[in-house]
Amino acid sequence: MRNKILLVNPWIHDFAAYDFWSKPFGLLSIAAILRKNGFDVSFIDCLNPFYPQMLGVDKPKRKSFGGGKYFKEEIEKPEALKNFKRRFSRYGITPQVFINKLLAVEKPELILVTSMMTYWYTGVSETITTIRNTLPGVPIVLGGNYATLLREHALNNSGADIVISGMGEDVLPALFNDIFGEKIDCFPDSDNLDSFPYPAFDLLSRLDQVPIMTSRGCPYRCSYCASHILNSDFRIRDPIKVVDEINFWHRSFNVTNFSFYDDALLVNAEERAIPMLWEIIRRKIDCSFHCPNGLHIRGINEEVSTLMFHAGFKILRFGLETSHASRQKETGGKVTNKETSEAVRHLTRAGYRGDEIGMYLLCGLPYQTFEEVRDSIAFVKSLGARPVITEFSPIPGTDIWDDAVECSSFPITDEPLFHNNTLIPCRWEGLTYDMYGELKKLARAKSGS
Ligand code: B12
Ligand code: SF4
Repeated sequence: MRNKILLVNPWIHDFAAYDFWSKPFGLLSIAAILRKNGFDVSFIDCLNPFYPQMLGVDKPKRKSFGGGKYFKEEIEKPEALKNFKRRFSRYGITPQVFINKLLAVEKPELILVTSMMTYWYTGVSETITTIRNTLPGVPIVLGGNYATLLREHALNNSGADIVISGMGEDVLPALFNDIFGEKIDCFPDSDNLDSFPYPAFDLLSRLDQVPIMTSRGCPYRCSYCASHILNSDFRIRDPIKVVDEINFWHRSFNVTNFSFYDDALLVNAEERAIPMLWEIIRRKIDCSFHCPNGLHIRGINEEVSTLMFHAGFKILRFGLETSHASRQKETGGKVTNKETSEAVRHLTRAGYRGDEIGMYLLCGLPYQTFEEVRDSIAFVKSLGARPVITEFSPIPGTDIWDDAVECSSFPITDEPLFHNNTLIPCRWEGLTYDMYGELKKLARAKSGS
């Protein structure tokens, strides 16, 4: 066995956080590669409510499909958020449970920490400080979305010894060579996703659901989205090998719920989604599949809808974002209203109820008006589908960033905490916080009310 590596999924600090099929996909992909190379890998999940040590604290409610509430503890708000009148919490295990877990693993020679939202960085730095105080002297490497999108900020604020931006698979060989002076020989070819080992989800203490990725990146470039920064290009897997993976988790670990994390699951469906769906049906894999990340509406036709229905696709979310044609065009042109109404028609004919067809609608884009979101809600309802409001979070490096900086009354360039979607960072007189509250009510209200 080679060096001991500890991987840590950090705490979340936020006003609200909900486990909507969340798993540390990237970190566990790296774990799988390290294990393949003979490293002794252990894992601590700061978000895991199921550690036996968490017994005795109030159990958060979980959903049968996998997901649900995290355990949370109210903490003091960071200075920047003091004026925002909502409680702020640390989501995940208690600090004492984390410290006990850190002391229980055999002393690692390297610790890898992941990160997700830019505005969760205080949770990352609290995690790293706790590690540092408990296991002094062990080098800590930070990677993930925050480390990629805000490298300088992470270097100055996370407390990590090394900050790695970009896909871990690409940088690990050089990193391990620098730290241990050792070569990693067994390495996937980053242009060939089928050469990657399955992520080490078995390290999770409860496999309530497994996320699947059939591709990385996206061929579109919407102005509000960071996909092109986080992924160098659009790469796809062999659809039959994807089904092999689903079958593996189902047969070996009895997993019956799967979530797709793809940015572009339905792009080029003829060659990807359609063969995958046929294969799931042919092999009679009796599982439920969920799509929490917005699907491309344009990818839906009669065949895809029917196959999805029969293959067991249950929770569907589509990225409509707005029904205003000019904004659809300006932001990247991934969908039109006509395509949306056709897609809903196909899905309904295939057997889906309207409330099962969730349409994400962005709320709080720079200079977006109350009326635009209200019209979008009305449009989705008129099709018999379900509007799902997603509060816009501005992301550095995206094409819309400069507009966001101009529109926002918060200093979003200096302080990533202001990227938090709960704040509606780009609210302005045309879409105030109160108006947002009204829109949420409108979206929830039954049609006709
Ligand atoms: C799937 C997904 C979700 C899932 C949940 C995922 C999860 N794990 O919790 C759902 C649908 C629930 C979700 C929700 C939201 N999401 Co989201 N989500 C994603 C998505 C598409 C993929 C994330 C992922 O797992 N990727 C796959 C793995 C392979 O990548 P990875 O984990 O980053 O790991 C790689 C590298 O980062 C690196 N790496 C990772 N860790 C480490 C550690 C070390 C040491 C090293 C060296 C390397 C390394 O190597 C890995 C392998 O290549 C990303 C976009 C994207 N393409 O990344 C957006 C993204 C992260 N989400 C985003 C947003 C805005 C949201 C929402 C706020 C949307 C909304 N308005 O409601 C919500 C909030 C969620 C919450 N909990 O509060 C933004 C981030 C915004 C920000 N300011 O940071 C992103 C970037 C999308 C975008 N719009 O561009 N999301
Ligand atoms: S289609 Fe979706 S994933 Fe692709 S760039 Fe647009 S928002 Fe991002």
